[in-house]
Amino acid sequence: MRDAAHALLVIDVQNDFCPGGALAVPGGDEIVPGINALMDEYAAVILTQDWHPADHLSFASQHPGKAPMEMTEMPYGPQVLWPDHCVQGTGGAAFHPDLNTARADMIIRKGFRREIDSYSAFFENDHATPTGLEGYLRTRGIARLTLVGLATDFCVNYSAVDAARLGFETEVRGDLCRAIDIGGSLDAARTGMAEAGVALV
Ligand code: VGL
Ligand code: ZN
Repeated sequence: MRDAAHALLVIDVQNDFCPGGALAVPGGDEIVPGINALMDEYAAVILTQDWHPADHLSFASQHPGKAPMEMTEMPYGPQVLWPDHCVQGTGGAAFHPDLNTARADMIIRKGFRREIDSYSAFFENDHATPTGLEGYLRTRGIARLTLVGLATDFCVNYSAVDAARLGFETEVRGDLCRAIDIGGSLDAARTGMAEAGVALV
């Protein structure tokens, strides 16, 4: 067991990000046993869940003439357009069936506002609208975070960079993450995380 101020943050281990899902991350399901095994080492376990309305504006289907993986401009900046995924209440939005969700103290949902995507567990993509996770962690006395989950280059990356900027001592377990890797996104994520002071272990 690590110290009481160290939490495990499990990012988006959901069916749609696993093989067979709408936005499958290669090998996404491989990390589930290792994540379960890690849970016992932490005083607190927090899961995040990507949780979009069916007409979410990050979906290419909402932008006539656009295909998944193309870019668009949102009021808050460039946005990748995704296949419809993690729609609220669907099987695709459910956690991988083997993930030990019973061990979780807290589940935080994100991306539920139609107009704005939310990769980070802390702030939506405007980098201003909070999810509430920071307050939860601080009031529980959490100072250190280990991140695992999907996808390395999007939600894990954004969550880890925000965590480090907020002053949490932050590490990412690369062996327990998997990446989408479009247009060099994995290399950019690794560089950005290192620059933000995230330990990649
Ligand atoms: C994610 C793309 C869209 C992720 C979520 O969990 O990394 N990526 N929504
Ligand atoms: Zn999403």
